[in-house]
Amino acid sequence: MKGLLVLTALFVAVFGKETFEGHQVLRITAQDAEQIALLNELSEQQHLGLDFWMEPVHESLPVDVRVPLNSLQAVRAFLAFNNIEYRVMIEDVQNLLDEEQHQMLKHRAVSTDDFLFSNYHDLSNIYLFMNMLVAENSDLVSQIQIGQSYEGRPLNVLKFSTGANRPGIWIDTGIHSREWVTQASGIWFAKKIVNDYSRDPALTDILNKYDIFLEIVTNPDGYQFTHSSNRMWRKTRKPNPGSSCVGVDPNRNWDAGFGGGGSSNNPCTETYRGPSPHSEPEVKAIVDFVKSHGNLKAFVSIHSYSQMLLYPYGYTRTPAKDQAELHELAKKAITDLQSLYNTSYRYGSIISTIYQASGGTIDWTYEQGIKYSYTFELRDTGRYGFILPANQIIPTAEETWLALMAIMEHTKNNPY
Ligand code: BHK
Ligand code: ZN
Repeated sequence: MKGLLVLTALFVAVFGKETFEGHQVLRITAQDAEQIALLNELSEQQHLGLDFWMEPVHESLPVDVRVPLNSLQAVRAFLAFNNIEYRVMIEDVQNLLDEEQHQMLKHRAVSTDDFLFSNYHDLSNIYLFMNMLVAENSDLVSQIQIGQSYEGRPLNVLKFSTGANRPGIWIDTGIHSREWVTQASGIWFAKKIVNDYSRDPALTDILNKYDIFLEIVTNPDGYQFTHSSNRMWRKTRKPNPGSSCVGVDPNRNWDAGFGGGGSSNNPCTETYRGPSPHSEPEVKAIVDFVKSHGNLKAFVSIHSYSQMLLYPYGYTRTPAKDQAELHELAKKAITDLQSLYNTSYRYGSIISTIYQASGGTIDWTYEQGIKYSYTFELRDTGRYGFILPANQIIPTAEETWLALMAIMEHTKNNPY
């Protein structure tokens, strides 16, 4: 079996894209702690090649897992034997990916007005979009390169600014590369900002006092890899010495509770924390930027999926000292979000709403003194998971924008 996995990896490396024919995504509902423990044992069976989209942590949350065709029989038997309930969420992952590919046009826009916001785009198209946006709006938008990815790609951040020496608001999307609706939403936000400045009084007021920094492709090597080789890639692409497994989870690599619960020291897992804090250049670049800027007042890191708005902490149960205010603001933000398409969100601290996760982005930014530190988990709740159909990009971005506006307005109205 191990030999087969190595052969498969070799085949993919030489001939191209990993396929997911017959892979299913199962939604498992554990009834008690004992069943959670059984699912954790299952997840340690590396030869099964399971990909947990939502990890087994507590019986209150469903567990979503992608099961390769070859492991389906064994997994179904295991679940049945232990009386663990489940249903099939995605019958055949490859069918969804084929549809997704079909929707990805090869169209190259000549201006941002003619860019297709309702489609997914590859890395070169996104870089092209950013360049066009800057060229078309050079009085408002510039591009700063905060570093380089492991494979040498530029880490570009769009800066929206109407004056010097302003405090800043940070937004990033795509730190986990397979969460495609986040990068697509980031593109839409960028266009929304240039459209609304001087038209929407609320955004205009924000931009007259704050700069907005937007990193759309926060993990470019991973994003490229999701297009060229493996649509389900989450981590960075740096090799791990002594292991054949590649990459680090960039949402476990930050120096806040680094190495604690809800992160792994095994390079072959999706939550591998890396050898040391900020070992990943994609993370280190943001760390350096945050420190050298020194005056960020809000920091929003955007993931998908599961429809949640979260604030610190992830590594500890000790409440953040601003918990009451963060909670109220989250409630306002998701109320605004829901007003558009009735999408419902849960909200709360990371550890009490999803699970313990150590070394996460916003725990670090919060401990740097950035009070308004939030993470979104965008659509959906699991029908499509990471393979959200392109016709949901614009509605997702539109509703999320309302929540972002709530956070930015509150930041503006509550200087600290
Ligand atoms: C969000 C913020 C901080 C720590 C964890 C999370 C949940 C996130 C993760 O890193 O495990 C879930 C995820 O990627 C899907 O977006
Ligand atoms: Zn994520």
